[in-house]
Amino acid sequence: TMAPMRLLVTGGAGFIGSNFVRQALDALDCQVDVLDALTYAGDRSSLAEVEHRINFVHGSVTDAAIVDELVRQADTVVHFAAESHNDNSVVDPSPFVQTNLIGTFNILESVRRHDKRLHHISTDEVFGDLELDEERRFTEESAFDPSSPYSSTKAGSDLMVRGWIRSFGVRATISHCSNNYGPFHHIEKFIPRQITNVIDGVRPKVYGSGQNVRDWIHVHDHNTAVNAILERGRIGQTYLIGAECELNNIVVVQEILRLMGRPDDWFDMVGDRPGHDLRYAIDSSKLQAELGWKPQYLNFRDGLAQTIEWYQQNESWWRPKKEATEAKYREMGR
Ligand code: NAD
Ligand code: TDX
Repeated sequence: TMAPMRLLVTGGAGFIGSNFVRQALDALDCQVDVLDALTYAGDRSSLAEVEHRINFVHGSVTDAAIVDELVRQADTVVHFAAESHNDNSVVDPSPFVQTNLIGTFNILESVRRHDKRLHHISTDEVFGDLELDEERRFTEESAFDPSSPYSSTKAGSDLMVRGWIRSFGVRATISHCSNNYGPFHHIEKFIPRQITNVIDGVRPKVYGSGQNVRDWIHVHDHNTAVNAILERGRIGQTYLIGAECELNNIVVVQEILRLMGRPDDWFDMVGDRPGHDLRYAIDSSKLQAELGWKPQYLNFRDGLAQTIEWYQQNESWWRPKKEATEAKYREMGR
């Protein structure tokens, strides 16, 4: 029998990474190392359930020596670590350049040096935005056209991965997923910010016109797609991940209000995000046809109800972050 695969997961104390680690330990025969800098967005308690089954390393992907030592020991690297919030990126782009660009460069140089398999996690935001009435959705062929320091540094990291595949034969795959929701999502993000506001008796805050559309996917489905790519994905390929759930922000807020027993109009319109992308939409036919992946969460309202329940039952996880998060938004005027 083969030895279990040794996985290095960067950003494993974040939202998607921590959900991935739990799922990977269930789904794959693997041993897991997590490298996470525990920035404001990282929380070791998100891994409490699996703490005894992983090797947690507190360190940064910007530290080439730590990265190299961990990559050397691994078989496969799944690279989630990033600065992930658009609103922060327009206040101070600097950590986005460091983590998303320099951090990914360090990962690439190490997987090249030690000939290790890499899966690079990216976002649909690198393709820019769509008009509301446009038929076109994003595909693997869509051109990069990022709007923010967040999405442009993610696009830069993706382009490096492509260059390292072509020039050095690095064994990498890339995925671009749409907006995730689910448990352990940082409360700076739209859905958990509004759920925790309503719990606190505060009206949700919708940016600009509220007509902006996001294509929602449950974090569990994002991670089953990542597992499928790790197991069956073709080296060098890019896969788009999405679950065909386009909704505008007002519709999402009204679903939250209905599920939490508040009137439909119990929210405030606030100022807009600079450069705010209008619409994202993913065509995931390649992933579905090639790898046979399908989302399991087919009903957004059910997934949302489950997520609301998680925030109601896990106040000790998010409460310590609430005051500082809202203080940042007060500075931004939103
Ligand atoms: P997150 O902000 O919740 O988590 C990021 C994690 O990375 C945190 O644990 C943080 O401590 C860690 N980190 C940050 N800088 C680091 C550094 N220099 N070294 C090591 N660790 C560092 O983000 P998320 O929503 O879980 O996103 C994870 C990945 O998925 C990102 O690459 C993001 O671009 C991508 N993505 C996110 C979404 C989404 O909807 N959230 C959608 C598509 C793609
Ligand atoms: O209070 C809010 N009010 C509001 O209307 C917040 C925080 C957001 N919004 C809007 C902005 C967006 O149109 O809601 C939408 C979603 O906002 P975010 O949760 O900040 O996500 P978004 O900017 O779409 O980016 C997310 O999806 C793609 C993740 O944060 C990224 O990491 C991922 O790449």
